[in-house]
Amino acid sequence: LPTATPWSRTRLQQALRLYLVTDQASLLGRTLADVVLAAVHGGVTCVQLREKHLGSRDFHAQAMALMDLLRPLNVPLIINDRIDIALACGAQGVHLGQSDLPVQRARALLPPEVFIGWSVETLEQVAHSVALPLDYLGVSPVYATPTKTDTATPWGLDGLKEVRAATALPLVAIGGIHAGNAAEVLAAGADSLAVVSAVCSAADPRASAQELKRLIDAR
Ligand code: TZP
Ligand code: MG
Repeated sequence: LPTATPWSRTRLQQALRLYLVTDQASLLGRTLADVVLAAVHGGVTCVQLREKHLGSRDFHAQAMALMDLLRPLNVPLIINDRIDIALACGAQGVHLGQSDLPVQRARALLPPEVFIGWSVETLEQVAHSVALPLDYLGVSPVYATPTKTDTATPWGLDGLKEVRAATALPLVAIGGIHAGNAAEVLAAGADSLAVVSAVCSAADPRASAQELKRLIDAR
């Protein structure tokens, strides 16, 4: 197995600032590599490969290609759902949802340096998360979004504030975030902004990432 690039936990947490989540359907016909590269040049600090429709072979090939792209740029790769793909490509992190493998099982399977993030949709899940070996929470979704319509009820800014008050874990806000609402999401307690369409579907992904990064850095 390829060994994961040895990123410390501290360095990984620092990389949770502008978090790009990939989605083939949002690329407007451009290649994933082109959009990811532009996004990183604009200031994206970590990338999650999220491929709901690929078989294992193609998912693995995409993951290996992104590892090769991101390694020289010092940007960590997080794999959505698939522990096996993360292990096989030496990714720096895994992102799990409520219907994925239990966090404890994932933790037992992954090398200790591999990051685990978990999507939370209710305050009960947030309360439960304190007992779990997690590195960050995905607050999902903050706003309703056309990118993912089968979500739980959006947290909204008040919900995000409640999550902030309930945990010290880094919070990655996702769902409907763009430059026009980024400041209020950060003010409500998000440590990191995760976006799909604001960057993947932007006319200029690099410029869009730059604008979001500027707002994060200005906080
Ligand atoms: N999980 C919750 S909302 C979402 C995911 C993957 C999609 C976010 O997409 P966008 O385009 O940034 O609203
Ligand atoms: Mg999932």
